[in-house]
Amino acid sequence: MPSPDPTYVPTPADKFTFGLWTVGNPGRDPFGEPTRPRLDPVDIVRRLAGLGAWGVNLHDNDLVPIDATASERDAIVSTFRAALAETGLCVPMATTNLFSDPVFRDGAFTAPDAAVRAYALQKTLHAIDLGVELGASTYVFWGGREGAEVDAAKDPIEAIKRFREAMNFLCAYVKDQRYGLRFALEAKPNEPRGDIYFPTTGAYLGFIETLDHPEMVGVNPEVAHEHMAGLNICHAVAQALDAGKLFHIDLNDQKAGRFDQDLRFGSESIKALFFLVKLLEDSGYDGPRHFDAHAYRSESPEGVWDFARGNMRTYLILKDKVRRFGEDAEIQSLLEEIHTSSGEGPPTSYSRASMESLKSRTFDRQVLAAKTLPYERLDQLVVDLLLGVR
Ligand code: DIG
Ligand code: MN
Ligand code: MN
Repeated sequence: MPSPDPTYVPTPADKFTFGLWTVGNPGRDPFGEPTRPRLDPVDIVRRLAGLGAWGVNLHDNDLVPIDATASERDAIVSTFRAALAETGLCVPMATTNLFSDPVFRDGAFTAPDAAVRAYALQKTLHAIDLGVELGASTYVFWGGREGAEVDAAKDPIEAIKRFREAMNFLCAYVKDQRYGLRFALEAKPNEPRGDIYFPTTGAYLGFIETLDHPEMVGVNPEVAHEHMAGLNICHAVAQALDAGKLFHIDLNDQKAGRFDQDLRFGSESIKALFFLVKLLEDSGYDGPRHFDAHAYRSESPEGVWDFARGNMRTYLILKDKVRRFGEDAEIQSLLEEIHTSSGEGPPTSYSRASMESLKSRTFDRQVLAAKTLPYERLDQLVVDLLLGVR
């Protein structure tokens, strides 16, 4: 057995978190039954703590079965909290399963059946109580069933209104209860619905501003979901950061043009995820680094923990590459050359004087167009860096 690698070993200071449903994924998929036994949440907590994780996240029913009695619920929560206390793991984020039970087959907050919408809201009230009881400070909403296959059946504007009503009601609940909780909305373009409402992080950023309490609500971008939409995860996260709305993030990986693979972080898109880690670290993002991913269906029960280690290891390797990027004289010199201006920039704010001055300026387009842009060299240096030859 080779001695454990002393480098890139995670500690709670790295704020790595996993959902119970991630390492607990039993390997079921639309075409096959589970390939691994169900894991007890307490065992998950202990194994994650042993790997250096900081926290664990959960849907309500990852911990408490949907038909549990109140006393059964309390006993389960008590046992789970004892494991948290024993290991020091925290629960930074909680969420509601509004997608597994058949009752949500046609939506939850946006379901055509008003009684289903009422049940979804009630279930979320109880799940929020559970999350707060476990210490969560962020509450995620992923509307996996909020969508359609048959657009003839549903008014998309009505769906947006229903989702807004639910968000406004739940924000009011959190304020009424004086819970220290913020909401994070997670977008996905499709699967399991043919189309899911609010398909991208950008769509949610626009929606948040229409809420009664937008200050309480941010986003939870997921790598695989933005990639499914053919988008650049870095640019989505950058817009969330710029808006002060990056309340949480789901890290994983994804091959282009495929179903939601929730692959181990860094197993596919090394360069894209290098720039995502660079953005998170350079921006000073202080939230959880949550891996919403799962091991390959073919993986053994013990191999799941190779999967867990791999997520954190790759993040730390890429974080070290970010440091090297910043210290690389040639890379930094090329960046300085690229960002050196050929002349005075535009006015940063409007005034009659700045406008008239700009109108009166002359520009030599040939000179501006002749500036060299050494992107081939720069990108090759990044490739060298990531391949470990620099
Ligand atoms: C799937 O990407 C979703 C659900 O697993 C969960 O509601 C959310 C929290 O990370 N991600
Ligand atoms: Mn996903
Ligand atoms: Mn997710």
